[in-house]
Parts: sequence; structure tokens; C-alpha cells
Amino acid sequence: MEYKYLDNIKSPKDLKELSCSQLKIYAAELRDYIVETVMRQGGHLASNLGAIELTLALHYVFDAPQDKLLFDVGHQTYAHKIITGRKKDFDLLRTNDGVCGFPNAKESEYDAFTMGHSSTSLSVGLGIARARDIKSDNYRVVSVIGDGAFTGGMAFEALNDIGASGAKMIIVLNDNEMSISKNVGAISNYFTKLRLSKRYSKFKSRVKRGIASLPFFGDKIMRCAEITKNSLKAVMQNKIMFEQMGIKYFGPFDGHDLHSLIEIFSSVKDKNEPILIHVATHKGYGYPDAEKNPDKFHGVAPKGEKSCFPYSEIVGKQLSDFADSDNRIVAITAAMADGTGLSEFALRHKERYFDVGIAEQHAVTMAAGLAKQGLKPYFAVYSSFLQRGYDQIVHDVCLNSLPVTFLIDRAGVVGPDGVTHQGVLDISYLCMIPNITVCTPKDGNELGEMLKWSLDFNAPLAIRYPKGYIKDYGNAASIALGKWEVIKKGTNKILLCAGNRALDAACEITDENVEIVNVRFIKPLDTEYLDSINKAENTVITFEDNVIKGGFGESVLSYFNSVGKRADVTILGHKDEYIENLDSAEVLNKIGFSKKNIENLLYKNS
Ligand SMILES: Cc1ncc(C[n+]2csc(CCOP(=O)(O)OP(=O)(O)O)c2C)c(N)n1
Repeated sequence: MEYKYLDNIKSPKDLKELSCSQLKIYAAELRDYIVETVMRQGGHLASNLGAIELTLALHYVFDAPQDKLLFDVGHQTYAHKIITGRKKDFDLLRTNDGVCGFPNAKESEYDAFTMGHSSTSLSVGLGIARARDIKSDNYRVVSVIGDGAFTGGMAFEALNDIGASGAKMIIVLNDNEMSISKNVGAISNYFTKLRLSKRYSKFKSRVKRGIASLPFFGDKIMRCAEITKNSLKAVMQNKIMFEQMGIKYFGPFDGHDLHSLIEIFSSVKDKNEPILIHVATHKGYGYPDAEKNPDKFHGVAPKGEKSCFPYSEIVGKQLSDFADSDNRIVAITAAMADGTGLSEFALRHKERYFDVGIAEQHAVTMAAGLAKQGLKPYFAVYSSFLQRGYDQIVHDVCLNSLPVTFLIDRAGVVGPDGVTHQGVLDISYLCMIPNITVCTPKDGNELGEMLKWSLDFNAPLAIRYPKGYIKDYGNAASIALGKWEVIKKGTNKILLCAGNRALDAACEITDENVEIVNVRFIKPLDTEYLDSINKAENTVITFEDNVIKGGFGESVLSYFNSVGKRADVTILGHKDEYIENLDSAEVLNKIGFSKKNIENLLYKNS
């Protein structure tokens, strides 16, 4: 398609030269180009399509990068990236040669903060606003947050503070009634009430009529917005939550009406108090398939992606099967039913399925409550998002020694989702907690065995696995607490492998002296086996897709040291640094998960 503006807009300054009708053409071009790129490269589609007009209006009215635009989660920043001089690199979206999929301060000064986890934008925004005021600087702060991200507790901690602070900042609530799937919870219901109010529709058109008679950027819009708000106030019996908290509320507005959005933002941009603008958008807007199925188009896989067997399907199927005959089983997700495989459980056991919103901390402690009363909760969650619930694991689950099972998906490196989503800390952060058991399967069959075994395990348990596995090792032997499995018998060279990525790399080695061990349990260690190999003539290599610090290899080394270390031990895992590389295979190769490197280590002295 011939684009009129796409290649010529190199910064928000260029954007400001356009008229509203030209902006609309540019919006259509952006939409077209984002669809084409995401279909090829993979990425977040529906959220980005829904935020195009909003992003254009923000860049039109505000002066980034001086003004700080913060996009919560940051998965909806594709238009922002293109507008801010990254069109060329957008062609290679989510690869090492292109832009990353989330805001990254290293990538551009327009990305005011590196982010990828939900519900942080209000806290960051208030921090920046306070710093501005302390330093007597003069710029504006805008936090754009979705209704899904609003279900996260951090958002409320921040609102509590923002309302009382009176700080000059703008919150834009991008309300599309969707998280990844349909949004859940009382707050979501409240937003729906605001959106659906009959008076809203009436006033929507009044606002539009009002705008039509205004000069561009006229401040009469404020009066219209006030009218809307006052009417809504009446509708909601004077109970607009934000206002009661000290945050001025305006809206809801049509989030795809560029003209109105520009007017609204222009009117409030210099208000010296916290403001919330509520805009209603459609996820997937302008692309019919995505509009119809916004959840399916939340994340799109790259064209021709090499597939693996997903672990999540086993979780969904097997837990649901067990729950047919075991009514203690309950399943919990923090807004990730599809990704973690719990959609099947949701269908089959609706009354024992809980989507708590993007609220990992709450999910963990709520699971503790369920377990305390004799139920058997399974919380399926991505490794990096479980970081949110750390104190809850320590204080609520493990201190109380409750049988909550964490099904930790996307453990290890995650590829194109990038630095914010890497799941390389969980072995370390879990293994230091008393009372918890941590295991990892070598393939789907073994995950099935672990799930079966977990049913009668009466203490905190974590099962960690990456998105999927490639090699199927056949029927899995039954599980015994703390016992490892020797996959291939050898003599004096021992490869201790935590998880399928480690084992697949080790199994490339066919030397008859090499013993290959499937470390099913990372905690507790199989000390009986370790005692048997702790000999001066033995070379031991440990493998984990986790940071070395505090990880599996260090536990092995620490055990050997405690009993008098004799074997030679090398630890393979990630270094003490954030992993920015978007190519998982490359990262694993770099840390030594390759035939060549393993051979180098094994035969270094020969
Ligand atoms: C702490 C955390 N948990 C889960 C996620 C996964 N996640 C990414 S986007 C998203 C939904 C966000 O919904 P919303 O804020 O309404 O934005 P929308 O995509 O609807 O525009 C979720 C659950 C995350 N990024 N961070």
C-alpha cells in the first residue's frame, strides 16, 4: 500500500503539522502497517489497534520526550514507537535487529520508563511528578492505564497516594472492557456502569455538538466535559469513586474520536491537580477479525514460528480430569487463562475456577486461604509475574506450610517478549524459602506425572517449565520426593540437568563415559545420588535455564562443600545481568547449552 504519511512522520513534531483529517489518514496507515508487521513478526495486535487514536492525540497535544508519557504494561506502544522515529526498526519488531515489543528507555528517549509488567504506570507517574516538583522542573506527566491493568493492586496503592497528594498528573483510563480475555471484577463492573449510563450516550453527542462549535483547542470543552461529569455524577448518585479520592474525573469519551480526544487533552493538560480521563475504546479496532476475537488477537505468533508441545495444554487437560473426581481441586489465574492453559478448567469446573484479575499477590494469598480450609489450589502463572507475589509466597503460603501448588509457566528465557518477561529468577527466589519443594519436568509426560504426584503432596510446591518442549522422552517413571532420574548411565562425567532445555542439550553428548541425569527435584536435592558422585575423578556439570546466583548449581556446590567437596563442578546458567537478547536459542547457546561447549568442558584436560 502507498503510504502518504507513514514514512514522513519522523517525530511528534511532524505530527503537529497535520490537520485533524490528515491525522485520520495517518491513523489508518498506522493501523494497516501495524497489522501487516504483527502478522509477520508476531506481537500484541488487538491492544495496539485499540490505542492508535489515543496515542496520536497524546503525541499531538503533549510534548514528549519533555512531557513523560507512560503506557501501562507497554504492550500497546507500537504506534508510539512508530511516531517517535522508530518506523524503520519497527519492520523487525521483537527481534534483536528491530524494536522491542515494550517501552525500553535504552531504545529511545521517548520511552520514559522500561516496563512490561502491569499496573505500574500510576506509581511511576507519581514518582516522576513528585521529582519534577521537588526539582522545580516544568513538564507534564501522563499515565495511560487499561481497565485490565486497573485490577492490579499497585494501581490502587498509587491512586490512594495520588488522590491525597494533589499532584499535577493525568491518568488516562483506556477502557476496552478487556484484559487479555474479558476483564473481571467489581472495578471492571463499575467502569461498565460508567460506560453504559444512558445519560452518557446523550452527553456523548452533546459533547460532540459542543466540540463542533468550538475553535480547535477551545477551553469551552472543559465546560462540556464538566457537564458530562456532572450528569454522570447524578447518574452514579454522586459516587464517582475517583472524585471521592481527590482525582478529577472526566468522561467517558469515545477513544477513537481523534478530534474530541485532542480537545479534551488540550483542555486539561495544564490543570494543576490529578485528573483522570476515561476513554472507551475497542480492542482490535479497525481490523474485523481482531474486533470479533480480541482475546485471540491479543498476542499473535510470528509467521512460520517453529512450534513446540505446549505444557499449558497438559495443565489444562490434566487438572480438569483430576478435578472430575477430586473436588478439593481449585484453579486460579491472574488474568492469564489462555496462556497458562486454564481455559479448559474454566469451562469444565466453573465453580472451582477463579480469575482474580492481574493480581498475582492476591492470587497467592487467596490460594493460601483456600488451602487452609482443606482445598487443593493450583495457581498457574508465568514465572516473571509470580515475582509480584513473593512476600505472599514467603509469608502466607510457606510460613503456614500450606499445600498450594504453583504451576510456573514461561520459566527460563522467553525470547521476543524480552527483558521484562524473562523467567530466570524463580529457582533462586523459591529455593531460599523454607518449606517449599521445587521440581521441573523433562517433558509433557513427566509434567503429567508430577501433577498426579502433587495431588497427595501436602506442602507448598512449585513446578516450573518453559512454554514447551521439543523432545518427547516417552512414558515417565513415577515420581518420588527428591529423587532424580538417571537417563543415561556413564562413569566419571556427570551432567545434571534441570528441565527439558538443559536435558535436550546434554543428550547431544553420546560419549559412553557421560552420565546424564534428569534433575526432577531442584529442592530438595537428591543427596544420596550426590554423595555417590562426589569423587575426585568425577567431572560434574550442572545446567539450568535460570541465573547462576542462588540457583540449582549453587545448591549442588553448596551441598558438596558442606560434606567435603571432591568432584570438579562447573555451573551453567545465566549471568548476573538482565537478558535483553530476544533470541532464546542464542541466549542458551551463549550460556553453554551446546554440544560444542559441553564437549569443551568435559575434555578440557584431555
Ligand atoms: C504483572 C503482570 N501480570 C500479567 C501480565 C500479562 N498481561 C499483559 S497485558 C494484560 C492485559 C492488560 O489489559 P489492559 O490493561 O486492559 O490492556 P488492553 O490490552 O486491554 O489494552 C496482561 C494480563 C503482565 N504484563 N503483568
